[in-house]
Amino acid sequence: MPLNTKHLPTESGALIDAHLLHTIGVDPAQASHSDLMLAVSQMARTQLSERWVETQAVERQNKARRVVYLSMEFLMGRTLSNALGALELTEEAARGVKQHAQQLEDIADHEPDAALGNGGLGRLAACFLDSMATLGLPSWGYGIRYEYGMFAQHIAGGSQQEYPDPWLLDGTPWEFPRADITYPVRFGGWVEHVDGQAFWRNSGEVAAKAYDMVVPGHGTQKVSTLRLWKAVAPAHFDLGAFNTGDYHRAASAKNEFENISWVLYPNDSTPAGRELRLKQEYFFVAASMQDLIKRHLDEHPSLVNLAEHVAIHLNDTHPAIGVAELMRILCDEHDMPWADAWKLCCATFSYTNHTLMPEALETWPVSLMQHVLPRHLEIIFRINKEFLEFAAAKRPGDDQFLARLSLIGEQGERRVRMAHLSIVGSHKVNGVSALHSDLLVETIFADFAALWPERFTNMTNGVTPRRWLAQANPGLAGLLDQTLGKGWRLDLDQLQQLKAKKADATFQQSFMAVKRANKVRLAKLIEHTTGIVVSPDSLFDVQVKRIHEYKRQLLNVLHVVWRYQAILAEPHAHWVPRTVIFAGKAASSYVSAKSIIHLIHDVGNIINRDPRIGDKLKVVFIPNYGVSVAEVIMPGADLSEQISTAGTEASGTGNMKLALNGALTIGTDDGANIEIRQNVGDDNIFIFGLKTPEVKALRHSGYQPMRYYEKLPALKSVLDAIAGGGFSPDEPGRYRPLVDSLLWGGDHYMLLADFEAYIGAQAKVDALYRKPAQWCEHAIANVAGMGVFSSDRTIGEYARQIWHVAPVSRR
Ligand code: 26V
Repeated sequence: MPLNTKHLPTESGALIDAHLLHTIGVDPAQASHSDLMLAVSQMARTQLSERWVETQAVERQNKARRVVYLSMEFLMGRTLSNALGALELTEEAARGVKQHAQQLEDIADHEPDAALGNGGLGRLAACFLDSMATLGLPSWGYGIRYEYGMFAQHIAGGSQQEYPDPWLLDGTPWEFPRADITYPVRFGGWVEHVDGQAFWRNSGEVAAKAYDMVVPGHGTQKVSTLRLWKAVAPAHFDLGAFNTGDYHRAASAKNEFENISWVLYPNDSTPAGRELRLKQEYFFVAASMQDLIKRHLDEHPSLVNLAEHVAIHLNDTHPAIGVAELMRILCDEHDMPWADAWKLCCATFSYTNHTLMPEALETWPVSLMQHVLPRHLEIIFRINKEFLEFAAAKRPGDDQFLARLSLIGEQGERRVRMAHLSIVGSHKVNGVSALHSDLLVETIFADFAALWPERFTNMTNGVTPRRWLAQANPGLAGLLDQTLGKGWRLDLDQLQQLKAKKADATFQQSFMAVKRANKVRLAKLIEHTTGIVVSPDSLFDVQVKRIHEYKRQLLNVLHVVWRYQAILAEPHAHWVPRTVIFAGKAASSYVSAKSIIHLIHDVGNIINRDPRIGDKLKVVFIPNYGVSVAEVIMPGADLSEQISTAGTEASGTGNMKLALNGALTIGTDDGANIEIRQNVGDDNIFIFGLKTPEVKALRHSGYQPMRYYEKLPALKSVLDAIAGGGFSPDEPGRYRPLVDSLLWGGDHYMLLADFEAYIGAQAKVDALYRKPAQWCEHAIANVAGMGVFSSDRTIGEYARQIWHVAPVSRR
């Protein structure tokens, strides 16, 4: 009988079976998809573990200078496929699972996402860890091991419903609990001053326990560590000490401690100054600082050279209390003189700002900080006093200047301004795109830039090509491998060479075949999650991101309704069939964002069922957007919607993922769109609408949205249809408030001012899409121009210009 090679045991097959039997505890012949996923994960985990031990040994021996990346959010997504890719085990693992008559992709789908973040800021942190590991930088990410990550989004009757995300319910194969690494974190109480020495007499305490995730580098044995902290009742808290009658009360008292790491806070339109959130921030910062100081003192006799051996980065202001915490540790616990400690502190910290929205800038009521962190408040007051003395000397008598700079806002309830603390306590402050960094020094941080111009810099965001191209788009990755070799994974600038191929008919055919297959895959996801059947031959027009008024999903809807009306008016015109695809979550308390989700569904319901429309237009909303959903959407997009009001989107990173996967961008002159345009070329992108200075000028001259309504009949007809219940016959007034906010509420994000230009740009999109070879040429030019948006480039810049860290040589 001929040997059936498909069922020959492979080395990985044997390993997987051994893990099924010994680690998972199931009969290999009976293994479910989940069992297989866990067994393959264990196979990767053993190697990650070895790499982690080796990396740590080398860094310890070299007393390496390390970067510590403090972030409340790490939106990691799934780990298995990325780990297999980094370990170069993908093919092995695929062969192994084949012996169980399974496909690796189907197995990998059983891993839940680690969704420990809200959106752009959290995903950027995850891309950065990948690049830090890949560049071999001695690096640690620190965050919170939330029991519940980003809420799961369900849609019921067109409305968003939030459900908890118990991602740890069945355990995760990817964490390494460090039972011996635990630190106390104190809260509350008061401060005593004895002989000039401060003693913090805290009233509460919780323990922080370390759980590590190993982040593998690609093309290197080096790894980075993501250390996440879980809050547990302090060791001396003993449930048994309560008598049986009080057991219930004891258990709930224990929860008082442990709730600190229970749930990720949503990125609301206006951040609520909640005590638990402040405790979360201090909790993970205090634990991380103790950990890095312990590591330093294991390698060095004292803290005087701390700044030479560690660079601490603040991912937004959420960990800014770290500045006061380091001062407290140095002065109160290590008796360092204040001035020396302050110098060291500023040399150690750096800070990235991720938003210009004034309402998103974090502040804490002084009274709350007094209650939760009394010693830190004193320290902040002293930092502020010395800072304001310094500033006063620069502009004597300018009290307004000082009031604007102060770390304490005095309008209404006194509040600590965390961005000010971050700037004052750091040696470098950066924005996340060229425009954003310019606007920072021109607007919200102008007074600080006047004091310290050299402190402000730009680090344009990037995304990891391993996850967002190699893993998400194996079809395109394979084509690139054939065409350029495999080196682009670690040197994304190599994509430039595609320019020479963009008009090559054979290459175009392969490129289009890849896109088509990705669209089929995306169409399947759409049908599976929404029940709506869409044609992969239609133009896939994609807007995926958090739902926020400034991102203007509503402007996209206005175009959809315009198109619907235009098709009905001219049914025989040559319409390019379109599928307009939305995805994204709205913060649970953000009423207008939720209303926009509902509107998208209502509009879709009418259009998708209208027999006069057929395939000419479809509108879908893919529920529960997250990293894994994005990995299917990005490769299948033709058109990338990046239509924020100019001057509002700090950078965007979805814009990069989409263009890298061959989508053309329709967008405003905002955030990183501007740099995408510079890199792919003006002819390969559809830029429209007001530019930032024009937005500003129009605002100052008295913007009147009603004028556009009166002037543009097509716009009037669209708004009338929405406001009049044309898409919500069951509740005709449902969208009156949304339309009123445009017509009567000042249209803060200037949708009406950009409407006409947007429709014009969409017409250009149609015109190009009618010529497939030309469209393809432009799409290839996009991929070719995106090399600079690798997060490896971004992290290289941080490493050289801000952190001054480099890989350590071998042992
Ligand atoms: C604010 C808050 C406030 C209350 C509690 C939780 C929370 C969480 C996050 C935020 C701010 C989010 C800022 C953010 O995600 N910014 C995005 O950062 C991306 C990476 O730099 C950038 O590409 C996006 O343009 C920017 O919106």
